[in-house]
Amino acid sequence: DKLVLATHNKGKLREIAELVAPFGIEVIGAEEAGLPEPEETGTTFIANAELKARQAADLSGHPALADDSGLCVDALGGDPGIRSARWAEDADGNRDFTRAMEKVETALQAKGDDTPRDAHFTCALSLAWPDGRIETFEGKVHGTLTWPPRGDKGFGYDPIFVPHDHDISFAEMDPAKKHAMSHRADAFRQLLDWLEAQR
Ligand code: ITT
Repeated sequence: DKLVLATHNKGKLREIAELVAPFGIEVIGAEEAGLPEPEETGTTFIANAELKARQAADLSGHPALADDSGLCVDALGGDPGIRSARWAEDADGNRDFTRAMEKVETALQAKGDDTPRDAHFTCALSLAWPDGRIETFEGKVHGTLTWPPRGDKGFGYDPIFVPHDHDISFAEMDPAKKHAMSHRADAFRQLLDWLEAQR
């Protein structure tokens, strides 16, 4: 059976496709499958991942994998969190990540130069089947924020995030290296362990 990757975010789609690639499963993106972008009404990463996976499985008739993720900044009480995608839209509703990064930086500076710059990414991955089954896993990666942005790989907030025990940002890393330690890879590993235990 085909696996629907229930995301409209190109950066995510690429990363999830790369994580799934070694398993030789035929995948199809949400846009390719003609799926609408659901309204993310949940108040947690897990609730939103489940809502997206459920809708995609129901509408497509195929198993669907959805990802809800975001950047949680300690000094901002966990913001932008589940609102990461729309955190810094311009007047036209476009996402402007440079603006988002500047917002993070401005907020941190307002709290004082010695504010710890700790942050983490969270990723909830949800796998739903058309018959109603659903399994969800949550992964995290801790790090610190850096400014100005560095690197042009990855997507989203990657240029300002340096994972703990490293000195380059996610956007400066080869994809394989990010996949070895990211929040998405962490959730994906838990999903694989669960699938393995089902056999
Ligand atoms: P879908 O719901 O269609 O999957 P979206 O972009 O709306 O796409 P989210 O609501 O989960 O998805 O928003 C996640 C945002 O968090 C994403 O747009 C990025 O800005 C950020 N983000 C998530 N994972 C990231 C990563 O690995 N690196 C950098 N930024 C990331």
